[in-house]
Amino acid sequence: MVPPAQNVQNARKIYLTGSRPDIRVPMREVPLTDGSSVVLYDTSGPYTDPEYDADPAKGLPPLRSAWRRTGETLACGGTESCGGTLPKPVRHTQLARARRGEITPEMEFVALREGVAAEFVRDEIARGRAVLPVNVNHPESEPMIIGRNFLVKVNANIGNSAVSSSIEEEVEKMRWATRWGADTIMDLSTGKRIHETREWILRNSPVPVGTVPIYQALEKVGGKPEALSWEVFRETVIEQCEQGVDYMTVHAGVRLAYVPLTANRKTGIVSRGGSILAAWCLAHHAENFIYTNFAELCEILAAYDVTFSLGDGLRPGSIYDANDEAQFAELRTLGELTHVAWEHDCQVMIEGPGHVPMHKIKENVDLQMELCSEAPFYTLGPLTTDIAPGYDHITSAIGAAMIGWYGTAMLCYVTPKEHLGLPDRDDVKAGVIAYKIAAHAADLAKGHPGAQAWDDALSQARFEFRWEDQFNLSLDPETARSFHDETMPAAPAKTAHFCSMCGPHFCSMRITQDVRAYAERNGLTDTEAIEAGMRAKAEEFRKEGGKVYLPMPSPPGEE
Ligand code: IRN
Ligand code: FE2
Repeated sequence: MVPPAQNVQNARKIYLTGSRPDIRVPMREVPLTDGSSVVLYDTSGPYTDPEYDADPAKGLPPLRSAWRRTGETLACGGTESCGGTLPKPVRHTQLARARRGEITPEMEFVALREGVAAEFVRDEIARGRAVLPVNVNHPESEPMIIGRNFLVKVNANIGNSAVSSSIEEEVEKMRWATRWGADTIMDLSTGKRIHETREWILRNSPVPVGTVPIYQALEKVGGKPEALSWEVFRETVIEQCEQGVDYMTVHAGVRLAYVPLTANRKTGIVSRGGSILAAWCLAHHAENFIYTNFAELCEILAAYDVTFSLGDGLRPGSIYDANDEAQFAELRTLGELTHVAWEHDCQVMIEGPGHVPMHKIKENVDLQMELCSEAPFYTLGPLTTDIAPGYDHITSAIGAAMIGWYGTAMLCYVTPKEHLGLPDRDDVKAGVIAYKIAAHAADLAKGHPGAQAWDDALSQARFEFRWEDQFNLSLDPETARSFHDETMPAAPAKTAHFCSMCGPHFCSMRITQDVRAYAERNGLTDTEAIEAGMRAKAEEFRKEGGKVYLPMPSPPGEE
């Protein structure tokens, strides 16, 4: 079912060790031919460690179980007297601990992973500007952080439906997505074997796993939204908390009064969860039961340290509907709920659109930051145009790059199959790669310290015709190598000082290097060399009769 070790071409798995030996932070080291190396962030988990022998039936080693504090009550009912006032529950979420000034092993782990101070991580979590999703029941995951002062993260949605794909395929999609760089995955399975699928994914996932519990709740009541109730939803949430889900999308902001605001939209309500809750509200003419029971929901999530992902059930599903009243009314409610979650020591992030043209993207970020007091923003794209079904990883990566630059902390990928079908393995890869590009482009634009080192290393390799280094440093080494092989398959071409795009005579990089070498030989500055070189070339050109096209030499390796 799953292929053996997914080794990343020619890269080495290394670990940075923290203050205790079991804080081992995975990194990907790319050795270069000049003897140096570049160390990259790595999300692939133990699968890319040659020492690790994966057995999906056993699951990953429970990396974090030893980090539980001794005597820690998890589903905490305990109280502590606080200075003579009312007793206050002592909670153990990362947020509660950060607020108490504690640097947890998880915080230390992400500090090493991001190359920042642990105190900075603690402070960002304490003020709610970052979340560290770690369900106490998912000890297999490697801690990561979502917040705008850290690297921009990417989520990949996987999950089967009643009509397609098996559990094995979903586990493999999870491994595949993280191998290409997905920082979290969401299991959006529907259909009969929801619980079992999730169990396999959780036990084998090295990254946090998110879900949308209303999907399973709906299965439990036979697929009829009006048959849902707070009780069924609550029970489903607890079941998923027990299993180890790290964050949950809850569409608590779809309030009864907002549903009519979608009446004049071009595409109505496009969120699955949003439409289920809107249908319930209308059927009962009652307020959304997640909204009315939100404080109790906070108590449940806090007990496991499950992070809220406040869903955007009223996000626009078309360019026409972007930034409308329904969308922003919901966002205001999400702002209100953010504060309720924080009062309960719950970590919280906010979901965002959807379909938004480029000129309307910034307003989304500005409003979200203001209304949700800087809680991390987590957006789906947005798609910047509706005209390209089959290419929506591109229409949306454009929006994702922009919204990431403006401060969105995590980007939910969109695959080429969006609006058309369920993504297969290739679509998952296309989606993740498109989003890694968007996220990294945003990191660069934000001036994230260290982000540019990767680009600089690759550019240097390109300029010096170190082809192997250029491939190995690529986001997708396999594709880079195979494209080069298509036109220049021979081994010498991997050291050639040109490629098949411009050929030997028109390679700008080679010409620049010639200019530099000429300058050095003749003791000139680059500018003088260019002038001198130009004069010499002009003479040569005239002598040869002014022909622009010279006969091609034979390809390398055939001479
Ligand atoms: C992310 C931002 N806005 C929406 N999302 C994702 O969409 C969310 O995290 C989850 O993966 C999916 C939920 O879709 P519905 O139920 O809102 O359509
Ligand atoms: Fe859409």
